[in-house]
Amino acid sequence: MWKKVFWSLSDELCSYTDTEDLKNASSFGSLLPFVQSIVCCTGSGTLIQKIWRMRPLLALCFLLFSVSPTTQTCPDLDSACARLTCAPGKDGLPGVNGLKGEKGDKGAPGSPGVAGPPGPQGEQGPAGPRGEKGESGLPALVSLKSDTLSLSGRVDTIESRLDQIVKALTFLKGVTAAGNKIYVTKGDQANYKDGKAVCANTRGQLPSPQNAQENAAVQKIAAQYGVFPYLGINDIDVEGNFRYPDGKAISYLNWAGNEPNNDKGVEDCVEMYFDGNWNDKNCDEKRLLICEY
Ligand code: MAN
Ligand code: CA
Repeated sequence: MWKKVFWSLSDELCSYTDTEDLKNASSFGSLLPFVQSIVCCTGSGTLIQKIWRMRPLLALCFLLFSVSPTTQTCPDLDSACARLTCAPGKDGLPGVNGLKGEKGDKGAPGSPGVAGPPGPQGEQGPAGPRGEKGESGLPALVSLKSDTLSLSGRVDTIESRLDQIVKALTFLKGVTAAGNKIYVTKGDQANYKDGKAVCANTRGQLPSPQNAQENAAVQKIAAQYGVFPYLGINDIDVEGNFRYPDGKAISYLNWAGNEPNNDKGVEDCVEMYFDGNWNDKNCDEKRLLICEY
């Protein structure tokens, strides 16, 4: 507690910055420089050591106090106490926050954002001005009709010539025709798989007659060579479901009696007898190779 009072006095005394204030202080104030000199003077050591070093000044101040106990000034205080300097006080507490500053300048504009999705299609614009009247289409139409007639005549000529060529071919052994189909053989024999490949390589297929005339054309070649030919019809994929080579279901059939019987369970291909009837047969057998075009 005494320490607290002591430091309180010290703080008050140290607030006298003017020597004149010290000199005009009350009788108690006259004592205060004495106290201040003890407290505030520089030097190291304990309080007792400071007092001991200040004993001349103590004597002087005690004398002044005893002579003029109330208002006596201390004439030598100017020279005695003015040299007293206080050690730097402790740092005070941080001050309160200052007033809020003025609003800053407006910032620079930010970088552009990502482009948004395209908007909906706009409405159709107004119709443009009417164009100038074109030339009469009649001459072009007349020209077109003339060209068409000319081309038609040439097509007729070609078809006639083609028909003549096919008839010429059928003059040969191994070539027959029915409707717009032509059947050709060189007399070779092959199993179903090889025969199918040979025909495909010449943009044809194994005979697949879809009517009696086409069936008769194949039958004629079989008779010429005295060998049963293979047809393209087969039920390789699904037993009993005979189809043409392109996978389409057959639209015409000419089975012999009791056929197809899938004899021994291995008959997925079809041969033609000399009478034009069909028999399902093992695909591994070799038969007359005829191609259809
Ligand atoms: C007989 C008949 C036919 C069968 C042949 C097999 O001719 O049973 O259905 O395809 O034998 O060689
Ligand atoms: Ca059979």
